[in-house]
Amino acid sequence: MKIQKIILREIRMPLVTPFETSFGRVTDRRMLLLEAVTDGVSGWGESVAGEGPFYAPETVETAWHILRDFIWPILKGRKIESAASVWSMLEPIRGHHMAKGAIEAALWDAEAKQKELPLWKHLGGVRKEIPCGVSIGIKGTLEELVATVERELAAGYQRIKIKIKPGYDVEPVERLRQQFPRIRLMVDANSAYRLADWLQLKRLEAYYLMMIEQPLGWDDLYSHAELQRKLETPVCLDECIHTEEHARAAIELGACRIINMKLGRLGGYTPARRIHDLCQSKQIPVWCGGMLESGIGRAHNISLSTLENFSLPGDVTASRRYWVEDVIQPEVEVTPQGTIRVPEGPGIGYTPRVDRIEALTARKEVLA
Ligand code: OSB
Ligand code: MG
Repeated sequence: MKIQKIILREIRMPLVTPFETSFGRVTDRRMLLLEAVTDGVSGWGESVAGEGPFYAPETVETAWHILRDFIWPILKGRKIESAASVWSMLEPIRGHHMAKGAIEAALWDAEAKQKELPLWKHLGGVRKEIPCGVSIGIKGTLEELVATVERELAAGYQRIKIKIKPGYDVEPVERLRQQFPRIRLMVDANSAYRLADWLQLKRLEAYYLMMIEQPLGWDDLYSHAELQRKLETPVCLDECIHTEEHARAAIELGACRIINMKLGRLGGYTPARRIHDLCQSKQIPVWCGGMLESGIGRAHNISLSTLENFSLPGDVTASRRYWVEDVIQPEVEVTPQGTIRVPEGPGIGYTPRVDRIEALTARKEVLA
């Protein structure tokens, strides 16, 4: 395949409700969308980098810079063997997985469309329906939290994850357990604790959590291994896992028993599939995380979630939970059973609404 051009667009959309984590609050989402035109077929990707470097080191600006000034010069005019070979072509660039993930995923979409195959089948996925959970941000009051959980359970979602931080942890979890004794419940701290806080994290063990996600430092495997030895509840790593080597180290060290997978954090489908296979061989279940994506990133998350070892509900949810109007047709919908039916159309299986995307575009650059 040959890439004629790539089009970078930055769009901005307000969230239906602000999303608060231990590292900040998002009300408007800036997103970098990437369209790769290959042999006349457009593939689409999304960089999940945020406005600031608070979840991970990358930002919308760094992703744009790396794509334009380093990734495009490598790919420009080259014949590309297959989407699976793009990751190794980008190897000279260290890190910047959210930039790489955008183009890599777009080329997988384009390749699947050229083969007239759904992307999930092209990737070797096995699931026709994926199980869904929700991630609920930090709320101003426990009443608001309970009302939100009630609404999400009524919509069918199969598990509830709440964001926690020091000063907002045992209380909301205790309250939810009183109200909903039998639901599948977990927490995500986004690196807000230190190992010295382990006794506070231990208190969460009274509430039968499925897992505790990323409690400690964003790049600190060793402390997570120490923490996991002190806890019965599985630790799930998100921020810490950015490469196959980190995944292997985390598993061998006993730093986690579950891994959250994100295409942007890992750099695309090729590294994600390798990590998926490694986890499967080590009996470490994985699930697909979310980054408040537009429909483009959401569609990719659905394709990724069809791989066999994605055995736990992910943070992949309906478009309407985040957007008044999404940028794809149809929008992502969730069944009353809390699942998403995987689309059968070619590529990502949802059609980007280019006119709507253009109307939302704050900045655009064509690289040819
Ligand atoms: O840690 O999983 C996370 C959103 C932004 C940054 C990090 C995370 C999240 C979420 C939201 O939890 C998941 C979603 O998109 O629904
Ligand atoms: Mg997380």
